[in-house]
Amino acid sequence: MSKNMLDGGQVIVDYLVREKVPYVFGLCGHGNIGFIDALYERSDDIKTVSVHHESVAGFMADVYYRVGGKPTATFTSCGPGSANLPIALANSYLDSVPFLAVTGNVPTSQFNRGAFQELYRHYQADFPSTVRAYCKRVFQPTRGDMVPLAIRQAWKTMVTGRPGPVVLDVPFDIFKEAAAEETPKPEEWNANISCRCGADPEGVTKAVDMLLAAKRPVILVGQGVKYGDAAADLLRLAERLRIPVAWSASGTGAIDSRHPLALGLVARNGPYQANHAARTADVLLALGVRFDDRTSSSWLPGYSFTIPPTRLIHVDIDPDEIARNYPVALGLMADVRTFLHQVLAELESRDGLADAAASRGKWLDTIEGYRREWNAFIAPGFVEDASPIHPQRAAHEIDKALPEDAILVSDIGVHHNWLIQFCNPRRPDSLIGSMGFGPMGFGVAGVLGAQFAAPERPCVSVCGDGAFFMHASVLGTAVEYDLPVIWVVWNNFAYASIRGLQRGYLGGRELATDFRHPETGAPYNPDFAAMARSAGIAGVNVDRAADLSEALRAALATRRPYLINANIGAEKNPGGAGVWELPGLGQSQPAFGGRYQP
Ligand SMILES: Cc1ncc(C[n+]2csc(CCOP(=O)(O)OP(=O)(O)O)c2C)c(N)n1
Ligand SMILES: [Mg+2]
Repeated sequence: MSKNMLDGGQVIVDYLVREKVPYVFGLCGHGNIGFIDALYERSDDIKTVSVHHESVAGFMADVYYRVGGKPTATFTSCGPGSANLPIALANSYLDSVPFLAVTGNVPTSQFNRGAFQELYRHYQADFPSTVRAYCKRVFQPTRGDMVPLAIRQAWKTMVTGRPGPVVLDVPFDIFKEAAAEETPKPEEWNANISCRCGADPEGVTKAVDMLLAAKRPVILVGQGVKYGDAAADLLRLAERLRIPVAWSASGTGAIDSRHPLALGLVARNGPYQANHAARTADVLLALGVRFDDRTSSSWLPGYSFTIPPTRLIHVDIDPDEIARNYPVALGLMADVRTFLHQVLAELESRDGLADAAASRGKWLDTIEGYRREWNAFIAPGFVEDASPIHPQRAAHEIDKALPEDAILVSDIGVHHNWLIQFCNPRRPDSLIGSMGFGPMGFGVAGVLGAQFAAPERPCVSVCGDGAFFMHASVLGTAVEYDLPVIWVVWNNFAYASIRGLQRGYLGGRELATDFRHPETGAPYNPDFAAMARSAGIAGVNVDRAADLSEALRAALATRRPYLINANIGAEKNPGGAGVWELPGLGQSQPAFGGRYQP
C-alpha cells in the first residue's frame, strides 16, 4: 500500500470524524480488530466506548440520537458479535432513528468456505440477509476501493427521508486493504442535502380551510414532531388557532404536558379527555404519527378514533404511513416542520383568525369537563399508600422527583404503560421509550447513551426487573465510563405485563411469567441493590411509596451511578379510555367511559 493510501478502516473512521460523530459504541471480536485499530489511531478525534453486550451498544446509539440529535456508530464483530445487534437495529428502524452499524465479516478470500463464524449455507458471508428486515439498507464493500462510496452512501441513506439505521458490513481484509487517498467530504455530498420537503401548496390551502372551518379540531402528534425538531412550530400553530394537542406515546413531550392545550396520550391507556376529544373530533390533524394498534385502540372505532366521520389530515415524510390504517380526507407527504411553516405562513394571509380562535371556546370548555371527570377518576391512585408500592403512585413519585431537565428513559413492560400515563414531560426528550419494536433492554441500556449525549443532565432509567436482569452488564459500563445514570428497577417479581395478559385474557392460566423460589414458592429475584454494590455502584431498596421520590432525589444529588430497587405491586394494570385487542382472545374494556358512537 502506498504510504499516502488510507485503508478501509481508516476511511470509515475518517468519514465519521468528518461527520463529527463523537462516539462509537461497540464490542470487539476478531472480525473487527482492523476497525478498532483505525479507531485507535484517531482516539483524539472520536471516542470509542466498549460495552458488554452488542445490543447495549445499539440502544446507546439510538438514545444518543434521540437526545443529542446526532447519529453515532456502532462496531461489532463477525458472526455472533453482530448477531447480537439486530434487536437494536430493529428497534431503531421501527422508531425511525438513525445510527451506522459497522459490522465485521469474514475475509473475502474465505467467502463460501465455511470459515469460523461465516454464515455461508445459503449465501456467502450472509450477514446482510440476517438484517435485511431490520434496517434501512445494508452496504457490503468487498474491495478496499469500494469503501469510500459505501460509507458516503450509507450515511446518506441513514439520514435522508425517513431516517433509520444502516449497516456497513465489512469483510475482515477490507478494513486493512488500500481504499483511497482521501475520504469523501461531507460538505461535497451529504451536508448539502435537505429533506425538509414541503407539502403540495394546494394541500396546504386545503388543510388551512379545513382547520378554520372545524368545530372540534384536534392535533395528534408523534415521533415526527419530536425528532423532526418541529415542537416550537407546533406550539405556534396550536396557540394561534387554539387547537388542543394530543400525542401518541412516541410524541410524548412534543408539547409541554402542562400546557393548557395539552390533552394527553391517545392510546388504549390514554386519559379520557385525550381519547374522547380525538374520537369525537370533526377534523384530526395528524403530524408524524403512524396510528399503530396501541395508539388507536387496535383500530376499533369509537375508542381512540372514529375515522370517518372524523376527517383526517395526515402529514408524514413517509407516504407509506399515510392511509395505512385510516382513510384520509387529505394526505400530505411532507416534513412536518416545513409543513407547519407553510401553514403558519398561509394563516398570515387569512382573515377571521381571531374569530376562528375565539369560536374554539366551547370545544375547549367541553374538553375541560372531560379532564375534570378523568382527574376525579384517577385521584385515589395518587395517594395509595400500600406496600408493595401502587404503580400509579410509583409513577407519580418518580415524576415528582425529576427536575425539569431530567431525561427519563423507560424500558418495555407494564412500567412503561404507567409512566406514559402518569408522567408529565415538559420537553421532547423528557420521556423516551420504544414504541415500534419494543425490545426489553432498550431503557436499561439506552440511558447510558442519553448520558453521553447530555453529560450535565440527570439521566434516569425506569426498567422492569425482567429487563434489568437481562442486561445487568450495564452496571459495569456506567462504572468504566463514569456515567452518573440512575436505574430505578420497577421490581414486581414478574414479567408482569405478560402475566397481566394471562390474567386478563386467559382466565389466569399463569405460566413462565413470574419469578419464584423453588422451595418456598415466594417471589424471587436477585438482590439488585447488592448487585449494584458489587459493581461499585450505590444500591438501595425502597418498599414504601412515601420513600420513593426522596430516594430518587438523594440519588440525583450524588451525581454518581445509582440503583434504586423499588418493590412495586403488579395487581393493577393502567386502565384508560381506550382498549386493546388480542385477536382471537378478545379485547379489554375501557376503565373509564365507553365506546363513542357518532
Ligand atoms: C427482548 C424481549 N423479550 C421478550 C419481550 C416480550 N415482553 C414484553 S414486556 C415483557 C415483560 C417484561 O418484564 P419486566 O422487564 O419485568 O417488566 P414489567 O412488565 O414487569 O414491568 C416481555 C417478556 C420483549 N418485548 N423483548
Ligand atoms: Mg417485572
